Amino acid sequence: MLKPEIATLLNKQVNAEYYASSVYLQLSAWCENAGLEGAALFFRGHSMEERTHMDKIFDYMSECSIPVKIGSIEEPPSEFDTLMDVIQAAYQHELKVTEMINHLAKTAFELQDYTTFNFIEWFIAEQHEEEVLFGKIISKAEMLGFNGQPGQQLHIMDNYLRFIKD
Ligand code: OFO
Repeated sequence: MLKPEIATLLNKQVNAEYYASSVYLQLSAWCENAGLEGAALFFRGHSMEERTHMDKIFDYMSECSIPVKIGSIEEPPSEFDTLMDVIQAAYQHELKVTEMINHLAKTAFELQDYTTFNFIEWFIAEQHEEEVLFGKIISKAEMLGFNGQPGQQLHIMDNYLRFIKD
């Protein structure tokens, strides 16, 4: 049986992953609207990936006989000036999720809930991967001298995002 504090944090994380999925879907919509098909595909894929993260925690909670409560989520940000702002928003979002995952891991460890700690290790690795991914995208933009403005670099970044392995 999971301790109530852990159950609360896991449920919070289900909703955070649900929110993350909507954040990326909204970023994808912004890119579609800006004619950035590659970036739109990348963020759409990421939105679906976040949904699988939600399912993963949902399943773990169900295995532990903890009822999941899907809450209401806030509206994701939708106003951006450039693709660079969109990329930065994604990166900042991932940093916040990492904090939540670290807090969950720390709490599970302190409460000696090693089963949840072991479960959450997958998310620790995943967050590392995602921070590396967005860090790589930002480095590529810097390498190109890309500041988000229309032009050849924007076309290159759009194409880069279409094919980047996530
Ligand atoms: Fe971005 O990995 Fe889940 O939230």
